Amino acid sequence: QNDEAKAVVFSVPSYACQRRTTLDNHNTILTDALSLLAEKAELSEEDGRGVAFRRAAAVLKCLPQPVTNMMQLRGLPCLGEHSFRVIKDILENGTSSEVESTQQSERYKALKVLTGIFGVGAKTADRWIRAGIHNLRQLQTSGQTLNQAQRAGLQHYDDLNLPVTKAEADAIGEIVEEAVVSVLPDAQITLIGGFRRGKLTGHDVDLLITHPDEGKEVGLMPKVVSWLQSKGFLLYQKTTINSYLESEEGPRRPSSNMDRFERCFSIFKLQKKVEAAQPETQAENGIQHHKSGCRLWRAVRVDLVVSPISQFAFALLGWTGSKLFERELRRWAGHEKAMSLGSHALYDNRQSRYLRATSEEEIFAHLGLEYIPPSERNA
Ligand code: DCP
Ligand code: MG
Repeated sequence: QNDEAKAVVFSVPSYACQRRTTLDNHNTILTDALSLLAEKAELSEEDGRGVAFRRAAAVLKCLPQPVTNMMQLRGLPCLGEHSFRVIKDILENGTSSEVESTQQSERYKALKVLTGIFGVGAKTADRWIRAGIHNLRQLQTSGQTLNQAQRAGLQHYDDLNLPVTKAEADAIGEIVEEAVVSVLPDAQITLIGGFRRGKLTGHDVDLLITHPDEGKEVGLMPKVVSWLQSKGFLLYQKTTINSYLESEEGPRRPSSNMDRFERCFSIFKLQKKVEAAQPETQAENGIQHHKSGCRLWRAVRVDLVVSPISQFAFALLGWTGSKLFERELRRWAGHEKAMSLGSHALYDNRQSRYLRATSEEEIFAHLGLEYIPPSERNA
């Protein structure tokens, strides 16, 4: 028998928001390779190419078993010529030469190190590399001026590049809950982002805050931030104010749908859980460094968002991710339904009106999509 006859041929719908993608990925070798190439493209500001690789990786993430034969990929959506070449290389040789050469390239390594600093994007990193800066030591001695976020990012570099665990996310959630409830008793907080999708680790903690009475949430963020600051929980914070206004003409095409809420980008100082078996650790309460050099706290990136209850379902859907799932939902809405979906609202261009929703299920229904729970949005 030939391989072609034996091979399972997969079939998947073309938008990631039409598919169920759990964390149980049977093709991590292939998806890691394609994700790395997506990242390389994003770091080089080739966004179109980046999305193409993200879409290709997402298709492989939802397959029920490992790909063993190129024939199995016939008829799959989103796999371009370039992705095919990478997959073929891995299936035949065990590795992708393009991935290997990328990982070894000085430019890619420098981009990774520099954009690993909180507050540093691809543009800044590229400017620094052109000035001969390839690592943190060179940056520190270069005399480049850093903004406040970047200074904090550099100061807490190691901590912020260490994955955040679910337990740490829950601990942060409890602190924020205490802050929120102490300034507005009936306010509610929800863990969003990757942790809501069931991930065990993340690069940050994302929390959404609302209040059951519309309007009560106004001005909440500065109060929460002051409370956290007064208790010494914040190493850095930058708060931005909600500038979203619903207009009769429909949403004013937000270039980014992420920047219109009351939002706080912060770095938390999280006390580490003290083990009972380390008595000398407890004696040093309040002092940053343990005798043996082991710190009593770590820095964690935390994003806080406040949403009015009328927009809560949209904020919840828009902030649960994954990033590709969100992008695909918006593409589906625009291309297939003539609707504009954002983290605040859903606008029907044909009916020239907003479609209300109080749950994520209702939003999927408005979009004519089967409901996909958060744990299956890991595209
Ligand atoms: N988000 C988005 N577009 C952005 C930023 C964020 O759609 N430009 C949404 C989708 C994300 C969520 O907000 O899931 C949180 O953003 P994160 O960057 O924190 O992404 P995750 O939480 O999914 O990943 P991680 O586990 O690395 O934190
Ligand atoms: Mg996150």
